[in-house]
Amino acid sequence: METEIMKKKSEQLALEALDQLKIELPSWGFANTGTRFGKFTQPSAATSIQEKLADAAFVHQLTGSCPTVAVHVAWDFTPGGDNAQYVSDSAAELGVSIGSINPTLFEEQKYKYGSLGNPDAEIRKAAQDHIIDSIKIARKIGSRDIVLWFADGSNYPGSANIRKRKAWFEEGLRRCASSLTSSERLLIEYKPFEPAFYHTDIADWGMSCLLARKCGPGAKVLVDTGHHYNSQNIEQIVAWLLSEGMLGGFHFNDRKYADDDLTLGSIDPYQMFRIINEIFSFGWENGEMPDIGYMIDQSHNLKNKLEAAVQTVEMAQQLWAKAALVDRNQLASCQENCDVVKAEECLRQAFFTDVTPLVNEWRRNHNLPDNPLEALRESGYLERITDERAERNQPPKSSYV
Ligand code: RM4
Ligand code: MN
Ligand code: MN
Repeated sequence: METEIMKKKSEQLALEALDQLKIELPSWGFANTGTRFGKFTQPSAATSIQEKLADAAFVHQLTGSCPTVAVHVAWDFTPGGDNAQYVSDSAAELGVSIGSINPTLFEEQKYKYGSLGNPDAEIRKAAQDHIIDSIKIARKIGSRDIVLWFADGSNYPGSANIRKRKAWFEEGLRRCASSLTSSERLLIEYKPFEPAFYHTDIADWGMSCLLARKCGPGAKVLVDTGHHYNSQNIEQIVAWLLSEGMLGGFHFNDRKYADDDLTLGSIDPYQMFRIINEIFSFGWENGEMPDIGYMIDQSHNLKNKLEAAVQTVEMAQQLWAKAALVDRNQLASCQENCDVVKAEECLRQAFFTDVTPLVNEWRRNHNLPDNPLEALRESGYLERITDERAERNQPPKSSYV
């Protein structure tokens, strides 16, 4: 009897937790993207920011967890961000809003040897100005987070002055951070390699954290789950950043080898669960969940982009519900008593619980389809966008060589 009541109580908590889960979809996840060896175009891929927003809004309608869309400045705004208000209004009409603003600091020829870490002061200044312009765009349309990812680095030993570049990053980021208001945040991503293959200027969470600290309270670290070496303990990084008050947000995706940008949980759902578990653990100990941005950063070359997005959100909802089911009191006492097996079982039991009925109950409570993927396939939306966009999605003429 008592266990029945406890079970009901934890299910109730999980349902409430699902209400809190908000995941941001990336605009670029709906467009045709590829690998360096080629692009396999999909006739239904979005070809404009309006189409990206429409797709994201439809995923939100189906899943109920994605009210915001991340944008990349160079890909989604006209130069200078003149259309930002229009883009933001279009999002609102579709029932979503613009979330994080991602300055694009890696495509233009001038960034060949870096952006904020470029030896040329003029190029460093141009990169800073682009970030500051992006902050202004964010302010204009009421976005809180500006997410910085840098491709900066070098390919050969000796070819770059690592300490000088670090100093340029400090100087540049500080200048950018000084233009933030107290309600805006700079989130600094890290990545160990690619496109740079010898050294990357912001290669790991420690480097992001040091730089963010030098920028004042508005700068935090963003953990992209694909940006780690194999077998790195990401949940420990998350736990440390939480305890330091330095975790600003996530880019969720899964990977097998490198920055593969695969669907969340497609390779290792238990790792993703362990990461979310650290967040719930922190929330339980502190009486409230940390203020973190949950964003998706994936690109799909083979899967239909909307289907992949729906799969991703479903996976996030499931893992979120599982982490909410962990018996925190029991786990704490097992840890206290060094009961290794029972402590581990606390996690395993929650992870292996079939939460489908629970998530379905949550969906029904919110008038959402029980099976969003099926609902997507039956909606006719994919056929419609294929007809509308096929003409504009011709395979690219250029090749790798
Ligand atoms: C990078 C990184 C960034 C994203 C770009 C498109 O690998 O993850 O977050 O802005 O890809
Ligand atoms: Mn990312
Ligand atoms: Mn990435």
